Amino acid sequence: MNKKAETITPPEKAKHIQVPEYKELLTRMKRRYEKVGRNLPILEMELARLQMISDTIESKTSFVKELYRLLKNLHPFYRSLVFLEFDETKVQKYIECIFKARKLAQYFEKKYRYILMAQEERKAIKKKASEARGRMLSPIKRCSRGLLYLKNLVVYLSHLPGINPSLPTIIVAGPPSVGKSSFVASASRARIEIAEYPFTTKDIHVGHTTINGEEIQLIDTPGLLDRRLEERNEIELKAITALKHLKGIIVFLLDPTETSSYPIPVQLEIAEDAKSVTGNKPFIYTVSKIDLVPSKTLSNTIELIKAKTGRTPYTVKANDPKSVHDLIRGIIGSHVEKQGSSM
Ligand SMILES: Nc1nc2c(ncn2[C@@H]2O[C@H](COP(=O)(O)OP(=O)(O)OP(=O)(O)O)[C@@H](O)[C@H]2O)c(=O)[nH]1
Ligand SMILES: [Mg+2]
Repeated sequence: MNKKAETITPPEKAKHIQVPEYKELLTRMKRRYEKVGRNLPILEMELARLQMISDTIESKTSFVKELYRLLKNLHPFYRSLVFLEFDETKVQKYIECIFKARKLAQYFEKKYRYILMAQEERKAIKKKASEARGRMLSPIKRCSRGLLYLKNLVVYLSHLPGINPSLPTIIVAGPPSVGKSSFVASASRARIEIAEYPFTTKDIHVGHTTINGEEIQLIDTPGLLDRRLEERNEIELKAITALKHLKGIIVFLLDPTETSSYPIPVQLEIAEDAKSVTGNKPFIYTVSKIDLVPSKTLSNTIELIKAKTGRTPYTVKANDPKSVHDLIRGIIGSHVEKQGSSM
């Protein structure tokens, strides 16, 4: 895929997909129904109306081709996010329902064209036309629930963050309240919610910054709790999805303060769990909130992390743009990785 095509993200594509509800489809037909073929003889009028119904079903459900293609080619990151929220089997079933309804509408339109032409009496033409309308509409009516489900899916997809896989990326992860959102906001001035209480971030957010003339993408993730992967809730799984499926450098923040959600050894266990899904992406242990602890506590924390991981952690004041930019410059310098991807 070329670079330009890659920058058109699935959420942007989803914004152009219009999924109608069944009642909208019906309203549109009703509005046009009386006007179609009004001045024509009865047979031609009914034929024109059948054609109009078939055309409306065809045009108003043509989104299904686009949606099918979009879902089929979805990058694993977006795929995971979508199917955390929506049932994949249902989505398949609903898409099939609509494809089938489109086919049947055309089939009955053709079939009844001949049936109507074979009628001689006005009453018989009307009766057969009404039968045709029923047979053309009932398959799409049966997809009513599916149309609504897919409409919600498209809205959800269109609100996901647009991630450009061709940019160097930093994924910021860690337990709750360690300063992940502060870090991304400091680096990028993205408008991200930051608060004193944990679980503020419930979705994945993206920010951008320029370091040494190069655009860097930063991903803010929800906080990770101390529990096994299979016990994680949907919000935590969004963070896991980013760690697993996006290419980039992972900055894992740890909170050394007394008010942290967990003591450092537990935060390191969370880090190990997170690391286990990241493959061989660079994983940067970083102590945050360094302005809030005495230097002795900071050096003890650094020693503890060194002892447990064999790596010297970086340090940062996550709510200070200069400190964050210095850190990013440092890690980009030592982990220069052009992140080509299959997104
Ligand atoms: N003094 C100081 N405060 C910080 C620092 N980093 C974050 N904070 C504060 O810590 C609190 C939590 O920060 P957030 O950035 O929302 O933390 P988070 O990791 O995104 O939290 P969740 O989204 O809830 O997981 C906020 O009140 C921040 O202002 C830091 O380095 N120094
Ligand atoms: Mg946050």
